[in-house]
Amino acid sequence: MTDRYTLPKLPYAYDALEPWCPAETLHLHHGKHHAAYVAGANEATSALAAIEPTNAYELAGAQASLTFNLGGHVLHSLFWPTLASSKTSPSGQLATRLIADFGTKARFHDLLTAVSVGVHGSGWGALMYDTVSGTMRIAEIRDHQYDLVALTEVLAVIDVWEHAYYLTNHNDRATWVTAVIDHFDWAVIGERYDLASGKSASTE
Ligand code: MN3
Repeated sequence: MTDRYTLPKLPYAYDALEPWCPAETLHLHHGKHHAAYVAGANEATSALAAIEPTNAYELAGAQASLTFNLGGHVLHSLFWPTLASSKTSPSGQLATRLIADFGTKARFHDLLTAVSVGVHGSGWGALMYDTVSGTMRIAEIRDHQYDLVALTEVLAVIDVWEHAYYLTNHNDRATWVTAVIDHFDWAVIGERYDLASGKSASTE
């Protein structure tokens, strides 16, 4: 069977995010960890195609494996393009929405930092767009998939699994989270916001 999922190339060189995200960390994170989720999603897809429908136990296991690994693949694919070597700022409609929903840029920054640093165990901090209310919210995604609300669009995520920062920052998750937020590529997040906010009307 041809692989359904493939590892996307990074949109920059492995050393592009130094010093806050060293090339060695990025090589491992993209080439080993992200690649393992892609392989896991493909393996689970193949397993599901071969399992007898009456084998409920194996079916449930393969479904859970696909959800976990595909979740990891999708989140990493969303994560890489939102990291930039230089600092940018939100502008236009996106900046207006952020202030409307969080009050100030500092409060948004503090909330996203606190939620990301506070993730229990492994997971992700996230900036989400709630298409039902047409507003943004900060969320925690445990592992790769728990706590996700249907009809919510992911605008930006911060990987807080230890593999993302332990090599450089050891147990200091806060330093990593701050560096990621400081290097968000707001042009990419703005494109996602425009797409997500266009979906609001259909769900209200
Ligand atoms: Mn990761």
